[in-house]
Amino acid sequence: MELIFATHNQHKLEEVKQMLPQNIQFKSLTEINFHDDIEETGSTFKENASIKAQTIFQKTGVNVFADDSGLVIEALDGAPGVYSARYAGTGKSEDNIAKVLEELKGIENRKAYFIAVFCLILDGKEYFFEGRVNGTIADVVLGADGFGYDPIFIPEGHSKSFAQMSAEEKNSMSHRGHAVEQLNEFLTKII
Ligand code: ITT
Repeated sequence: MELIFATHNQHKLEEVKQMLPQNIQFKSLTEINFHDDIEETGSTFKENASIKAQTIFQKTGVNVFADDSGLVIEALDGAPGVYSARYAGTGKSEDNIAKVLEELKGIENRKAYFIAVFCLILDGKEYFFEGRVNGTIADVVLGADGFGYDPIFIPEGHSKSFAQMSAEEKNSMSHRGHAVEQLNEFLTKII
């Protein structure tokens, strides 16, 4: 089956490549030569995942999936949420992290979760898969691996941040890991 992963984010691409089995192959937006920005105008992760997948499906007619994800912080009323990628306005992870740490300065409640919503379009029909991981926001940057907010997110039951874990360890418990597990189960049944 021909399948496209509608993301411009190379880190997402690598993580999903590592997690999906060899028999489920997909092309990236770079491989299909699609470089335009897709405007994410939705107010929920589900809406934005659908917008990304629909944009590529309408352009190509090929089956496609997209990942909309982000960090939801309780004490910040759910921010950065759907604005996670561009929270500080620069598009740089260091700036987003600095903004979160500044806003949480002196705040005791560090509870947060990562969420990933995948939208799969198969022969024109939409399917959604959602994964979450609970955790806390660290006081300082911890580790250098991973991407985005990984250096300040410590998953529940662990003492290391996602940026201090191997890719395999992060994937085994992450929001994206859980969503991809469901995507894989669904695709495996029909391939
Ligand atoms: P595409 O829309 O092209 O897929 P994007 O990076 O713009 O790429 P999103 O709109 O879904 O994707 O924004 C997700 C942001 O949430 C991402 O840029 C990170 O800042 C953060 N994020 C999501 N998953 C993460 C993870 O596993 N680790 C750290 N940060 C993550």
